[in-house]
Amino acid sequence: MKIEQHIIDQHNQDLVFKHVKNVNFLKESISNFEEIVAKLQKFQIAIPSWALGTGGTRFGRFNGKGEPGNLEQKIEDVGLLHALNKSSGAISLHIPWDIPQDAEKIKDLATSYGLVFDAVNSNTFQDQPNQELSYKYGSLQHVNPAVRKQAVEHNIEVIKHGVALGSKALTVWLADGSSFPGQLNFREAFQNTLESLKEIYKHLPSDWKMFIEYKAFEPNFYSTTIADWGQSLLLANKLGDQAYTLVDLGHHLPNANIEQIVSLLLMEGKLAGFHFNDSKYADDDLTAGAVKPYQLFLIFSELVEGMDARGIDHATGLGWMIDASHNLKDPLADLLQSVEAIKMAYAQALLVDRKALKKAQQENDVVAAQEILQDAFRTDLRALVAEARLREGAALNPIKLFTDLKVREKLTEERGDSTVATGL
Ligand code: PSV
Ligand code: MN
Ligand code: MN
Repeated sequence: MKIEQHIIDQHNQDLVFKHVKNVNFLKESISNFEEIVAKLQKFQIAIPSWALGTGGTRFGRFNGKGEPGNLEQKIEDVGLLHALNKSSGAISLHIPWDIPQDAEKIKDLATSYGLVFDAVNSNTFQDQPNQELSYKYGSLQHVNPAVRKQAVEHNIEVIKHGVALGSKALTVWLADGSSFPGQLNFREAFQNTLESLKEIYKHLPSDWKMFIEYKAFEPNFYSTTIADWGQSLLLANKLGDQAYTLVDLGHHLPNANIEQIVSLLLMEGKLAGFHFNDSKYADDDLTAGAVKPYQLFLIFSELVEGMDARGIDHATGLGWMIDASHNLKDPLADLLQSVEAIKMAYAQALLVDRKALKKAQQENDVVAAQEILQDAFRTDLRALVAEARLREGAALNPIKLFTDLKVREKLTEERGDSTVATGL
């Protein structure tokens, strides 16, 4: 299925009168309106291939309908998102779930939807059919060098797939750790992981980055070998200039100050980028901005401040990606909501009066500092974000158009109602 431009234009025509009124109202009070819109127009957030199907929990999975059953259909889904919002112009693949049989054909298909390939992800947290050695007790950390070698070789394979598709980064997330005290020698596990990553790093093309993702818990519940940003940064620093720390918003211990982590990683030039999602408890992988929109805004506020201080391009300087998946909503509608929330937080962060905030900080004016941040956060920028979409030829209201066009019903007609997307 493809959404033609004239369908989007028709939808926009129906909504544009009210939209223009809202935009004019905002323009009166926001002096940098045009600058913010221009930045939003350039901003793209990659979609993970594994978020396109209904996710499950360890208690069960309730099948969605018309889900993508292969890589081609996953690309088609992201193409639909991108047509609706013009902000989802990249897909991130997980190998071996998404092995491209014919890379050139897959690339052409993606290009036909205006998509490029974001970071490729390796998977050493599951055993695959016919796999020689098991990852039950870890992969890059494993006490047995043969298991480590197998995991290293898999990552090298993933890089090769990424090169064929035009990706520029490898994301490594490990389930490695231990579930019981005494199970693991922490130091040896870390050193094994470092040595394994060094091997993989040697195979990284010179224009590639390695993103090292950390996670404090799960599936292991006593220790995780790359548990937090300190451990990831330690590895990234030992590996070299091409290695960076990836922040997944759901991978921290409760109440961690993620905005502070982000600020310091940026300061060190070691922030890879993000896996956006939201959570109430842990790695809940809920829609970005669904539970803690103020936190998302504060993170973006640090990002804007830090990237501007270091002269980093907002659109291309970091890896922007969603990593969410759940049981209830239509995955495509959910991803549209996540992208919207991320762009909203970014727009609000661009609205912060940086000079006034600096002055308040210098003068220890705590009240003023809070007022400045909350003034930006409490400004309703929905019309501004919609204006950026309109200028890019996307839909003024992507969710409405998705519903009106009966996209899921059509996909279900095409694909059937008991498809299962490969992934989690
Ligand atoms: C792990 O929780 C994670 O966030 C990593 O990014 C994985 O690659 C992804 O989920 C999918 O398993
Ligand atoms: Mn993640
Ligand atoms: Mn996660």
